[in-house]
Amino acid sequence: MKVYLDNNATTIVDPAVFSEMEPYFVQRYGNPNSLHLFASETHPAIKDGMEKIYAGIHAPREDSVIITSCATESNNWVLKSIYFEYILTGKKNHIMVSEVEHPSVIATAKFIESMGAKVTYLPINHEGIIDPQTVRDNITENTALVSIMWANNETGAIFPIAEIGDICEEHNVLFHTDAVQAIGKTPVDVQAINVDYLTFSAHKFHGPKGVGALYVKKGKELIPLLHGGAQMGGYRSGTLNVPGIVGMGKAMEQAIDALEFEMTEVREMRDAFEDELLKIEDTFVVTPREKRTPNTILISFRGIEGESMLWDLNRAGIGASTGSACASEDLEANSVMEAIGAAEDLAHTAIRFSLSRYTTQEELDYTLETVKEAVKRLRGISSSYAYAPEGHKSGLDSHHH
Ligand code: C6P
Repeated sequence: MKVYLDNNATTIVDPAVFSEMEPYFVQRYGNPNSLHLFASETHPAIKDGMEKIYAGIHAPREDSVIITSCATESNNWVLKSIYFEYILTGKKNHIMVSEVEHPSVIATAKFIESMGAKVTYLPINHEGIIDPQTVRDNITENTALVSIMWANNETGAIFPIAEIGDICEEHNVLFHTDAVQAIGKTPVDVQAINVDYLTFSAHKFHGPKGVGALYVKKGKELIPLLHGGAQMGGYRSGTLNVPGIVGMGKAMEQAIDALEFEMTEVREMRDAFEDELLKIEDTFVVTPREKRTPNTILISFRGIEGESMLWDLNRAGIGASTGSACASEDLEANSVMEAIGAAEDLAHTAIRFSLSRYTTQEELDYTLETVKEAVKRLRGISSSYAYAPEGHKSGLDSHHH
């Protein structure tokens, strides 16, 4: 049996999305900017795709949604644009990000820090969540941007984006949110909250890889990323990714249709699976489930290196992860576990299971049995587990900062 439980890394392309994209490779392949029939036959599909994307996040027509190649690009773009607009010009010199942002935000923040920006890395609390008060406490008159993710990719923790948006608005600070893990899992409405920039990526909600987007509220600064033929309003030149736009549009439409299902059925399956996992002795979950996206579990098995668990799971045909996919080769402690101050022995034991609307009960039953066997085997050969001090069974509380 093959079981895919790494849907926060990427998702299967919905077959309906794939078939909608297909004609735009071999049949309708024209460059939309050309002046002939091959171009014009792509126009309705682009319009339709863009409308679905706008509708999916409730973006009004006057705002911009710029199609990019991925969320990494969108995140880089916002921070670097702020660098050019504010920091280089000396208008303001400070930005804030949470310490558990995706590397595409953290590494970009570090880069602009090396170019002279002042960057505050905001801590998360013991539940793996940002307290809006920390944002308020750290804002100064020199703060140009706050960038805080909507939902964390490792724990699934949903951050208090509405409150943070209000605080930024009140202090005249621009607010960006990385909503990659939020689309299709929790309602995302750019008109319901104060947000100036919002990032998302099609392959996280059953669309194709290589297509992301950046939402920009009307009138908010943005430096053009790619100068050239003036596509995307001159902000991001380059021939439009027609199949990508079609695919992201369809995937967005499907994600919105399936949102209720994710928030009920997927959540129930996740909760029941988690209940069973937590019956295994010495297991811990950081963020309370009601504060998480419906599909994610980050769970620690004391005494078991995450990588060893992954190995056993992989041998049984199950794909999971120890955290973010792009950090999984470095064997470092899970970044959220580190940020909440988990003891070193627990920091390396986290496993992320991320479900999707394609996950079946049978797959979870099989995974549960495999995990139980792996725990038995790995704790049996673990040198550290036998020596784990008593009294650690109440969870992570004893390890908080
Ligand atoms: N997180 C994970 O395993 P791209 O690859 O550019 O489309 O998406 C990057 C990205 C940005 N923000 C968040 C919150 C993300 O979760 C990701 C991708 C994957 O968690 C791969 S590292």
